[in-house]
Amino acid sequence: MRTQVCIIGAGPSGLLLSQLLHQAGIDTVVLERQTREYVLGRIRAGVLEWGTVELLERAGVGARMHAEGFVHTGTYLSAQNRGFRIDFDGLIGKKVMVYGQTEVTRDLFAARDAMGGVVIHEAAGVQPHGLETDAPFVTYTKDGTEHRIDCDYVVGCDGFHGVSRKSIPSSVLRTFERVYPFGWLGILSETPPAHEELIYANHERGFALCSMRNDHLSRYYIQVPADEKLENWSDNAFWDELRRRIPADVAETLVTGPSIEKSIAPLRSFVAEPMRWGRLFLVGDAAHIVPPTGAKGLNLAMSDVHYLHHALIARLKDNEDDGIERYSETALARVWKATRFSWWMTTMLHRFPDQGVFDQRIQETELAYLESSVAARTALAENYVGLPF
Ligand code: RFL
Ligand code: PHB
Repeated sequence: MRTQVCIIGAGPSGLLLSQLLHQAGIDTVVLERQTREYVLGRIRAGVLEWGTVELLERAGVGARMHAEGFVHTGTYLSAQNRGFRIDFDGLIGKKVMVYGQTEVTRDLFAARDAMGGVVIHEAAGVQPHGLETDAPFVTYTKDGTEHRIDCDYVVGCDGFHGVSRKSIPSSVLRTFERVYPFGWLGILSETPPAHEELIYANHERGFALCSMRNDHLSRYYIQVPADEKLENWSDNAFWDELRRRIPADVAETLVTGPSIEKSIAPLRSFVAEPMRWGRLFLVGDAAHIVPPTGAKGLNLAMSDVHYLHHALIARLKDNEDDGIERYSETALARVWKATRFSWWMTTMLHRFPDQGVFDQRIQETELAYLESSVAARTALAENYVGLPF
């Protein structure tokens, strides 16, 4: 088989890139290791920057998002059970969309199907070859048969554990990493959200987050030690701990119920440089991971797609190389800013194992400064709603 762009991974970044390239008349094939049901079973990000919203609109997948998503014009921070608001709209005239990654992915699959896009599921042993030549190709096995796709470019949208980044020689690849000594225990429950906006809570017992998917589906997280076992947390134990960490008035009215999903996610910051090697481009989690505290992971994947789809269209339609030559540098500049913001939010809001009374006071003062300073709140708002593409 031959295609112009072979995309590895059918997460949100692979599907969106394929959709935007197809709209421009460029042929793609998407290779995905998992089944579609598995991909759609993953519960991940919940907040879309407005730049992401506009990109999804342009890709023709905005209708359900606008009908079912919630526009939020602010968010709450909380320190020791008392919350205060960051008013995005009042501070910088911007907003975000609360619409789950699972739904974004579902909409993108539907759009790919409607356009006759090729997404090959259960592709095993995917391996790119000849990335330094003018004739790269990708091999994989499906139903016991080996296949080969010849292409002009290969794009790695295959997440942190994918094969693409590993194809770049170690003499070329530089990685930067911080692993945090805690994770997030998250639950999804068919209960009304605790509050109309998100609440990010700092507490001496650890961080907590109240989020949502819709009017009757809530998403909550609490910080747990990095080596915590899921089986240690009954639903009741989770609700009790969440109540202790969030604003007192919200805890009082919190509606609880059985969890329909429960999982622990580790927290890490990771950046790989460069994001291009020969005819291979890295996009999204394949190149970088941020802790979820700033709600940046999915949004960064989308901004990478923004830069790369323009660059590939310029190259394949107009023979213009500038965009692909500059892709890595352009994408990384924005990646590092989001990496900084996510690290800062994480550091400000979590309890570290070796944290002493001095560090606790510094965190409380950082939050008090945010509450009292328009300048500080504006800087947070500007980063949270998303820096321009
Ligand atoms: P994805 O979504 O990981 O998709 C990658 C796809 O590639 C496939 N794949 C392969 N296919 C073929 N061959 C191989 N060798 C392959 N290896 C992997 C995978 O099956 C998958 O379908 O990456 P993408 O598209 O870059 O999207 C990035 C986002 O998914 C990610 O940034 C966010 O979900 C991160 N993230 C969160 N971000 C937030 O903003 N808020 C959150 O609450 C949040 N929670 C999370 C998260 C990431 C998690 N991970 C990665 C474990 C919770 C979790 C548990
Ligand atoms: C979520 O709803 O899953 C969510 C929201 C905001 C975050 C992280 C996760 O910062």
